[in-house]
Amino acid sequence: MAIFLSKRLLRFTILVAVSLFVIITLNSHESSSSYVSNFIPSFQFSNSDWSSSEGLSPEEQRLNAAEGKSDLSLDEQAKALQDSADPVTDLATTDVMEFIRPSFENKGKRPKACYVTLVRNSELNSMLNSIRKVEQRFNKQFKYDWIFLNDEPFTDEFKNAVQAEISSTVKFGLIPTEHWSLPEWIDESRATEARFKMAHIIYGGSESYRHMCRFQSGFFWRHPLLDDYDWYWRVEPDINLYCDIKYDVFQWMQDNEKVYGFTISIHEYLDTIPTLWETSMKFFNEHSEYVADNNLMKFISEDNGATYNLCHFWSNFEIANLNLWRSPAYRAYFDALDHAGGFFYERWGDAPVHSIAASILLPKDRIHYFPNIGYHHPPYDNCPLDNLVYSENNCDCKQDNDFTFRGYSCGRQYYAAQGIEKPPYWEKYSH
Ligand SMILES: Nc1nc2c(ncn2[C@@H]2O[C@H](COP(=O)(O)OP(=O)(O)O)[C@@H](O)[C@H]2O)c(=O)[nH]1
Ligand SMILES: [Mg+2]
Repeated sequence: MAIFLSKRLLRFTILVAVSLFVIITLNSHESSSSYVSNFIPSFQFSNSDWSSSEGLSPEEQRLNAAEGKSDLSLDEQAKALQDSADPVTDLATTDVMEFIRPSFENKGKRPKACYVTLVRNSELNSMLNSIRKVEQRFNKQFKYDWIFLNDEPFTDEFKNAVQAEISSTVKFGLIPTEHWSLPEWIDESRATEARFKMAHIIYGGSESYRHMCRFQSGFFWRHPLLDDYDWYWRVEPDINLYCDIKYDVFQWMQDNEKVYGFTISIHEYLDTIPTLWETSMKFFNEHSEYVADNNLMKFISEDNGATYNLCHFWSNFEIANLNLWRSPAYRAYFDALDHAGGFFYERWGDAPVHSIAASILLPKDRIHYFPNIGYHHPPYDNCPLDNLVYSENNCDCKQDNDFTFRGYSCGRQYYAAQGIEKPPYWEKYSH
């Protein structure tokens, strides 16, 4: 009897244990999946949308029609687009550097890097100017892939002309509509009214400029053509490179474990971003787990975060690690900004968005200023002030035009925030 009872007791105990195990497993699965979903970008394509090339959705047909001659077939683009919806392996990683660090394991080897250019067909000639300079000063030696993105299909004229000037692999991609349109939570009439009211501000009346800024903030790095890379160099039409770049800048970034590199910094127009700072601070206060120790907050705020000093890295030039933007932290930050609506109700630029994120999410020694890269984007110059650098690299800019230490620049704030000495001759070039 005692044995019989204890057997029943044993069976009962096992049953309870198994039930408890099942309940706990289900619960933890549920909570982890809802946690994960917080970090999955507002990506519109479900896996099934892309599972085969038959029965193409309008979006797929659009991609297909436009990019028939692309280096990636539609299937490849579709698969990559599907993968790029969530290339994140560890969605719970709050430390951005943990997320980026695998890129540095490639140390000593050729980085997975590309140029990335968002451009319109109508900007062909301006684009060719930029390409010739990049080729002449850097790419003829280093031969990195070049990716062109557009919200409209590239014309054959554009593709042929560009390809003829580039000595390395060129890829053309079309931006999915979802990455270049008003998200469903945006009030269209409020957005229209904002454009009307801001018409007197630079690009204030433009809707396409707003799509561009939102795309550069939250989507270029999700394009499937970028999936093969860890590093990018953003190149715009009508830029100039004033000096030879005789070393591999991507390799330098990788081997020195840098994450974000810039040439020019500048103040933003306050009227374009009235609520960007408070929206950002609300996010980072609620998510202090993302805030890096020893970050570069001093570059963007001189009162410990109370107000924004408007400083930002001018994002028309960026040499950076894509995994910064792919990280759960940045995705969550972008998502919060996107839902706040300021890309459309104000005119938030991708430059302050990238800069605020990089300055807060990264330890400051991961951010790098390139004083030796002679660069021009209208109307400002970064011209090497060090005479040896200037002559050794055959620079053809005017040092007097260097913007770094001028009043409207943020070079001084940058040196102060990094705690590094300005070059001895800086004052000579500050007026
Ligand atoms: N495809 C496409 N590219 C755009 C559009 N608007 C701007 N861009 C690109 O986005 C980048 C920034 O635009 P730009 O006019 O140079 O702005 P700015 O540098 O702030 O004066 C450039 O590479 C442009 O070619 C657009 O409507 N479509
Ligand atoms: Mg530009």
